[in-house]
Amino acid sequence: MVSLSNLTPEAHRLLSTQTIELASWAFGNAGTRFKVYSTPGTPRDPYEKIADAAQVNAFTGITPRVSLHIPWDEVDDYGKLAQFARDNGVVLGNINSNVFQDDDYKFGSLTNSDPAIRAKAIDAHKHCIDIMGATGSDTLKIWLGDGTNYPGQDSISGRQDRLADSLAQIYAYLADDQQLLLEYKFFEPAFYHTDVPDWGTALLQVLSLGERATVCLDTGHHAPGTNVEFIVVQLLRAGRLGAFDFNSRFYADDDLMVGAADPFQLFRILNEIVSLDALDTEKSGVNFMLDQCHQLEDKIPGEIRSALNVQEATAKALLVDRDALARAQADHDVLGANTVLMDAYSTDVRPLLRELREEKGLDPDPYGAFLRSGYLEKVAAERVGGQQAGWGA
Ligand code: PSV
Ligand code: MN
Ligand code: MN
Repeated sequence: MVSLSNLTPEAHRLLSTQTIELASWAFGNAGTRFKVYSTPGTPRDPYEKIADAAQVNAFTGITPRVSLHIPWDEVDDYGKLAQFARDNGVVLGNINSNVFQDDDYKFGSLTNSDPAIRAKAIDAHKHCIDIMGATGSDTLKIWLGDGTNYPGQDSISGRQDRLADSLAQIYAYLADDQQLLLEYKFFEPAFYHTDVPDWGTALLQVLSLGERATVCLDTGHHAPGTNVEFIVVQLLRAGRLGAFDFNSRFYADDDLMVGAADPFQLFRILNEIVSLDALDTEKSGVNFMLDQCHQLEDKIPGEIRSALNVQEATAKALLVDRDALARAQADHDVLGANTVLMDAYSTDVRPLLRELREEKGLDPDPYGAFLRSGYLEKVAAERVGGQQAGWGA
């Protein structure tokens, strides 16, 4: 049985200090365009979303930050919200801009050919940056729904020019210790072309902005069959992998729990992260985040399960015998090299992780401990009329 002693001291340190950022919207009700289901005790406001996110951290010990989405999480006093988060043992993380749910943005936001609408979209981002000042968040995360549905509908190149100019204005508004993440997605809501569809476009745009602009890789935002770990390597080599939005997909942007659809892909991604020494966020600048919706399952247990899935894949990646792998690769020993990886992937790391949690004074079974805590029953009784995440209205 594998134990903590099977890890090198550095691997032990990396696993023990790993953090994953949660998204506030994971705690709201979610669904599809067909139906949004509710779960009892769903948060009614950003404070309750943060309180729920804090539960995930209290039991897993690895999710100390919560991202907000503006205007989904708009409040009067962001200093108060940040203090509330701290009082609950977490801090506010990225601020996500939302310029995809306003009629004005029907034909684009940062790419819109109407100067007034484009200015409104730029101002929405400046508003997010002002909020970052109040919450102490250092990262603005931008995902755009911009694109077209029909060939000829608009000039693809004109839209790229306007996008570049808008991003430059937003970047210039950031303080020196703040940064920008640009997230790509290959389609949806636009069906013909999307203005930031892939890592190449995102990389070109951030490269022209400056050093504090990087790319966010959402695992669900690729065509089926895409080799996502290859993209991870490309962005790391360029020094522009800023963050992950982790989730699972069977078909499109399903936003299911990370590690549910393809745990092997999650392992392959973390294997590249570990092999390129990018697991330590302080050093690499790579932020590991969840971007998921829990439609059928309870949200807090769903987030706990997801954080544990990332932790398990990380432990497996840290168990890869790097020397043996390097030797097999140098010898062109195809099956030998593959065996080294598969040995690590096939290892049951759960006993090791239980040990790690005990070492930190946590319950070794975060999922069971949370269910036994009575929190779900308590909020179900207290909260009536929970909010939806913003999607699937
Ligand atoms: C878009 O599909 C996305 O992945 C972006 O990160 C959004 O901000 C997020 O989903 C909202 O759920
Ligand atoms: Mn995302
Ligand atoms: Mn998405």
